Amino acid sequence: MDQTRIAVVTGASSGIGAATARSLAHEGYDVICAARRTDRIEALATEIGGRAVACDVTDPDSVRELAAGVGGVLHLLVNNAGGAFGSDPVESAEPSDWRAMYDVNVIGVLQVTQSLLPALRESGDGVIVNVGSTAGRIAYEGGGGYTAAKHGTQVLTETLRLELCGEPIRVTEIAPGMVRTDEFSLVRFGGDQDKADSVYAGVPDPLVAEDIADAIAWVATRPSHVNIDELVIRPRAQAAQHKVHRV
Ligand code: 8X3
Repeated sequence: MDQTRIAVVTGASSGIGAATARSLAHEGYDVICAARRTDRIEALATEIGGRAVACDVTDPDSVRELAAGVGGVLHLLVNNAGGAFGSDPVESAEPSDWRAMYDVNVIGVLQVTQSLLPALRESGDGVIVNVGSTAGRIAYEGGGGYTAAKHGTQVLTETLRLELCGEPIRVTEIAPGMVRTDEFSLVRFGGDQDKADSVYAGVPDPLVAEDIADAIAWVATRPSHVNIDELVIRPRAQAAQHKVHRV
């Protein structure tokens, strides 16, 4: 790479976001690690020689501050911040959980993208990678709020690609299936470690954050004329949402 390329990764404090920041630094990017937990992103930025900017993607003021911290030119935006809250059926799910999921998985992506589009455009060769989910492809019991939100992430991504056609900005969605990270399922189940562990019980080799980071780095480093629209990535043991091999 002949000039230093700048990347922003949201949700960089753990899991896929932190792994992606490390992968991109390895590829030579100057990585801006954005997340709410400043202690974590500051440690990560020190580790990878990047920068840390505190950001809550659901807060418009915070997103404006992120854009100010980024400056006028940005080459890569990884909209990774997201998550699932709760696993209740539609009949009894908390509307506040659904709002929170729509807020972080859709509105957060919207706000960060809107704020950073001018800088991506200015680079002359921008890339946006939105981290969706296989939950944006299918419905499953107890997943209504999350699947609705991740379908939203998918549609936002597709719409943006259509709207930016003709501009020097590529738009990709990465849709991971079963990825074992420290926090995704723990957060979903309100801190219940046993429930979180049961998601992956007996599954030989679920994906890990580094697998998704690897795919994001690959997408971002294709030649400029190559747009990877979407990548659905599952572990070998998961042929479909409900088809999981357990031993
Ligand atoms: C995570 C995939 O299967 O928990 O985005 O919905 S799943």
